[in-house]
Amino acid sequence: MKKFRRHLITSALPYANGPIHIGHLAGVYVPSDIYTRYLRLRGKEVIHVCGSDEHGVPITIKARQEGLTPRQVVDRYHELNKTSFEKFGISFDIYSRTSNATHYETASEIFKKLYDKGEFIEKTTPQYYDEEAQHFLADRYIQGTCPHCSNESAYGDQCEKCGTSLNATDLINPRSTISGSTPVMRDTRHWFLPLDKYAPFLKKWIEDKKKEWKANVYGQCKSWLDQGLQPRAVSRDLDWGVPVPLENATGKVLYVWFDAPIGYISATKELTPDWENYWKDPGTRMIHFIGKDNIVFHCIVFPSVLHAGGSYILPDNVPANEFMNLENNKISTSRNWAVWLHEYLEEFPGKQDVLRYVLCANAPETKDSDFTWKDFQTRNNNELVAIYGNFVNRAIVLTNNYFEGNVPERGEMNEYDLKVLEEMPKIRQNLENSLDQFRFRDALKEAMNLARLGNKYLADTEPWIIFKTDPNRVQTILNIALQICASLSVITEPFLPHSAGRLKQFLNISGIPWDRAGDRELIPPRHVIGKGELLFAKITDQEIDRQLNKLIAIRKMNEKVSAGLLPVKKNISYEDFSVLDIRIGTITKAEKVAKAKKLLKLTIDTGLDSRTVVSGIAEHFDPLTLAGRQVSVLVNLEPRKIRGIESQGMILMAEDAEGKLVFVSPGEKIANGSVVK
Ligand code: B3M
Ligand code: ZN
Repeated sequence: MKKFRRHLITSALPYANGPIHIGHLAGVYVPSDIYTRYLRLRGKEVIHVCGSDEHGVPITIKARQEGLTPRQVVDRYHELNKTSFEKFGISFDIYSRTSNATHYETASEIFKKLYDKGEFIEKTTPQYYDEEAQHFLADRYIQGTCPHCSNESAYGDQCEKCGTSLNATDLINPRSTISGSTPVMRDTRHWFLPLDKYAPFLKKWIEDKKKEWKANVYGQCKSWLDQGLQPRAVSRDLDWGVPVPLENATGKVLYVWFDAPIGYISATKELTPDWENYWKDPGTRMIHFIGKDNIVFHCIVFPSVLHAGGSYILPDNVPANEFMNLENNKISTSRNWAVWLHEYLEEFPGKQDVLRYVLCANAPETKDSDFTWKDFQTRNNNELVAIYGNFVNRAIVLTNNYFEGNVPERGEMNEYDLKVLEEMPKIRQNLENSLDQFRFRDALKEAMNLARLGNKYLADTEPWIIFKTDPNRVQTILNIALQICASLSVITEPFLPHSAGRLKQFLNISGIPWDRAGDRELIPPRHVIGKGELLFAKITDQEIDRQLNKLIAIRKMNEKVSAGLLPVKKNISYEDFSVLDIRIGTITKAEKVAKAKKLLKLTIDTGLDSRTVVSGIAEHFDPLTLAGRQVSVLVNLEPRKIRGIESQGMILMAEDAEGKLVFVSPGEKIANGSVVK
């Protein structure tokens, strides 16, 4: 295999229009972090770049839906995702963003370079235009009736009901999702990347990769190439994105899939002045970690841009994963069918490694896989706790109990002892072979084989039984067990960095180089280890049931919405909304209303006054628990008499598909009277 001077690892830039979920982690970020940590531990020169993908129509649609600007949307999710990755232990060297100046500069330069070289085809094509909003319409901004299944809410690029890919002009009765009006056709000019022209180069390059690349990746590229490549537009009529750096190109921006992969280059520029070595020296090995839906952009489009740009290297491998499903259903952000990383970190504090372990052990490496909460609990309790944690805990507790934490001398060894010691370096070798081929599930199994080896060794030799009669034998057994523990603290680090760090603390060791893992003498006799704690804790049925109940409620809500039982009301203007005066208030008193089992009489400090509101929540809340709770109050609702009590306003509540009610409250304490916007 070719010797490389350095490694450049890229992870797909998540769109900054929503949180990170387990599908992203299993598909891209857990494998890329394992691989990068592994290279670092082996002493390789490596950088890992990632960041927020902040352009594209999904972001402008999200902004419109929430009455925000695209900038407000990307700022929110860039911070949330960056923080979530950090807390989860995804060790990027930089987590940048494509809305920053370095990226605008880099993307513009590359576009301009290709333009000046005459690479682009310039074409004027008819495009739907919304005369009311004075806006050309990208496909996702056009809805209409699907010609195949008559779904009236099909989009300009796809019908989500029957899955057919569409052109906007296929839609019957097309309408703009911006103004609702019927769009008209207008000519617009765009620049096209001539992928057909690069097909010969791509074919040869991909063919040379056949042996090294994963079959699912090579296969998808092959079929794209066999179908024949067409020129692809690399600009759009949008007001959010990297402006096309040409004269009279106002209102036109770079297509998000042209600029986003260039985000890897921009991030590298921000990270190191040495960026050109990473991107232009053939001594660099570049690996793209992505999900399967991004293969064409990373193996066809972006390599064509790099090839046309000249002087850039191309990816050495693109080990794309398939998809992870959740409880046998496709993960869907629009239907909230996901396990969100930021919520997991809140609900399972200190258990980052458990999720890393489960998502790696069940990674969709060659086919889609399924995450279930039961499997999450089983793998934690039966593997991490019962094998790895149990073994380490026994070795440390017995060494403290029998030898005051001193690593004992190793006396005469029997055949079993020697066999265990011989097995250790073999396990590391197998793990390395698997990681070198991006087979993360197999590599993790090898790491767990070392824990299994240790656990079985103690169970077979039973030092706690023989200590009284043969303490010397126990010295040898525990010495060997502690060598295994020390090796585990090294080889598990790429997969389970948090627990590997804790295990090193328990053993009072640091700085063991990767290549020494598996040695017989990692920690010498008389080295004093620490007391240690349990490395992993059991996950209870209650914790799992809580998660499953959350999903049941989401599924019921989705069923109600798709059955049309919770229709989204018709669009209103911002002016319509702004007549509502909603304030934050605090409930100061709550009491039942006589002969009205559903009603509570609430006294609320609204910051403006103290007022009474009658609310139909008596069957959901005990009045004795409500005083002091902050709520959202509609204060300019006409007062009305309810059961003889004048009610001056309304409390805002949220109701799920099962009729469960919760208060709409501020995320943190805020002054009464604060205005809800
Ligand atoms: N933002 C990921 C996605 O399809 C996309 C990756 C860009 S990597 C340059 O959600
Ligand atoms: Zn359809």
